[in-house]
Order: sequence, then structure tokens, then C-alpha cells
Amino acid sequence: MLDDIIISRAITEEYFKEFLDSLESDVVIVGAGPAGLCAAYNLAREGFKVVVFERTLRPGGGVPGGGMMFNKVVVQEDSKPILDELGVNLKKYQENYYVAAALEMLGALLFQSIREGVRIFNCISVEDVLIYEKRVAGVVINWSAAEAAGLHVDPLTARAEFVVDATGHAAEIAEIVSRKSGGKLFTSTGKIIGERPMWAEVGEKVLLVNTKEVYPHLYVCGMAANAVFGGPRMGPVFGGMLLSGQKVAQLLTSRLKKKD
Ligand code: 48F
Repeated sequence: MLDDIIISRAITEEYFKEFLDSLESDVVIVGAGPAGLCAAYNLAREGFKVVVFERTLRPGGGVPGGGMMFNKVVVQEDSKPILDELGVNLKKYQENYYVAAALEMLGALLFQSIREGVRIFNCISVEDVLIYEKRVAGVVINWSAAEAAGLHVDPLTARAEFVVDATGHAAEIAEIVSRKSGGKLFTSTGKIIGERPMWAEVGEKVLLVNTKEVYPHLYVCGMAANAVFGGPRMGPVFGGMLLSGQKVAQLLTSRLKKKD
């Protein structure tokens, strides 16, 4: 026998238990693209409490679209260990070029992160940040559906020791901080420099240099890092996104461990 109300109770109770417990965490990651998910997975493996907010119904950012909707992604040799660890099949195309099924890579990133304890909340947008004493202290969240419908609905907040902007090309969180805080970002101009035209070779290299703290307690990774610090875009090669997520996790791991 199946009772419709028990099904509804189960979903509501379990969701809100998790939601309430996620209002305070070690790290909030904004955006469940490849960089944000890889960061979340690596931080959770270190034992930290990690919460991801994703605007869309379907997480994954640019991954499922591969290149121009051909749903394959290319990764290079140095990111291969990350995908091996996640259990993703890679086909060697030629020296330093591997191809993965985009959906398999996304499936693995989601499955392995959730298994490690990451809480991923889809359909929730981060529309603002908390700034206490000149440092980012959390995020302001709202239903993406309310945002899309233009409804006047006041948001809620989630506090975290660190926030990661993994929102991709738009670098939405760094943009909000730059516009609203009156403070300077840690870039050469103090503002968002902006993404440069496509150049995979340079884009992938500078991405790791650009993956860092951009305002006290706000880090950037993935395409957002190149957008903030002025690096080229790199299109459907995804190794750098994974390495950037891994790097931000390493940086935050040492910050969080120092705190204890
Ligand atoms: O765009 P996205 O995939 O960013 P990424 O992880 O990877 C970039 C690549 O996809 C590609 C590329 C590869 O070389 O250049 O573009 O850096 O994922 C960003 C995610 O953040 C979500 C958005 O829906 C997407 O899934 N997002 C963006 N802004 C917000 C947000 C926001 N304010 N609140 C919640 N989620």
C-alpha cells in the first residue's frame, strides 16, 4: 500500500532537515558546474561541511553541452588522475588529449560528491552575500523560480566560514561583492577585469594562478576565476575546471585547518 501523504511527508521532512542543517557550514559553493562540484567533492573528502547552491533545475553548468552540444568533453593528461579517482572512463584520443562522455563525467561528479556528504541544493540562486566586518560571511539565497518570475520575495541567508564563487563566466558573486561592498577585490584594478577571448592553452594555464581568494573569505574557481582576474576563456576543454576546483579545495583545506 502506498499513501500519498506519507510520500509528501517523507520528501518535505527529509528536505528541510537537510536544509536547516545547511544554514551554517564551513564552505558554501555557488554553482554546481565542473569547478564547483570538483571543489565540493575534494573539500568533503577532507571532512568539511560543504553546501552547494545551484540556480538551475539540472546541475552541471556547461558540462552536458560538451562542445556546441556534442556531449563529449576533452581533458588533458594532468587532470586525468581526478577523473580516474571519480571512476570516469577516458578514451585516449592522442598524446595529452582524452575524451570523456560529458554526462558520465557529470554523473560521477554529482554521485561522488553526494556520497562524500556534499549537500547540493538545486533550484536555489545566490542573490547577495553577507559581509560582516569587511569579510564575506555567507550568502543570501532565494528560489530561482521566484527570481525567474520576478516575484518580490525576500530571501533567506546561509552562513559559512568561506564562500566560493564557481558561477562560471558571469562571476556573479565577485561582481556582487565588488558592486555592493565598496571594498576592493584582490585584482590589479580592485575590480573585475573581465574574461579575455578564447585561447585554450593560456586560459588553462592562468586559470590555476587565478584560482584564489578575491576578497576576504571569498575564493573564485573555474571560469569565474579567469573572468575576475582577466584570463582567456577556453571552451570545451574541461581539465582546467577540475584542477581549479581541486586547487581551491586545497587552499581552503589549509585555511580551515589553520583555524583549529
Ligand atoms: O558555467 P559553469 O559550468 O562554470 P565552471 O564550473 O565551468 C565552466 C565550463 O562549463 C565552460 C568552460 C570550460 O572550459 O569554459 O564554460 O566554471 O557552471 C556554473 C554554474 O553556476 C550556476 C550556473 O547555473 C551553473 O550551473 N550559477 C551561476 N550563478 C549562480 C549559480 C547563482 N547566482 N546562484 C546559484 N547558481
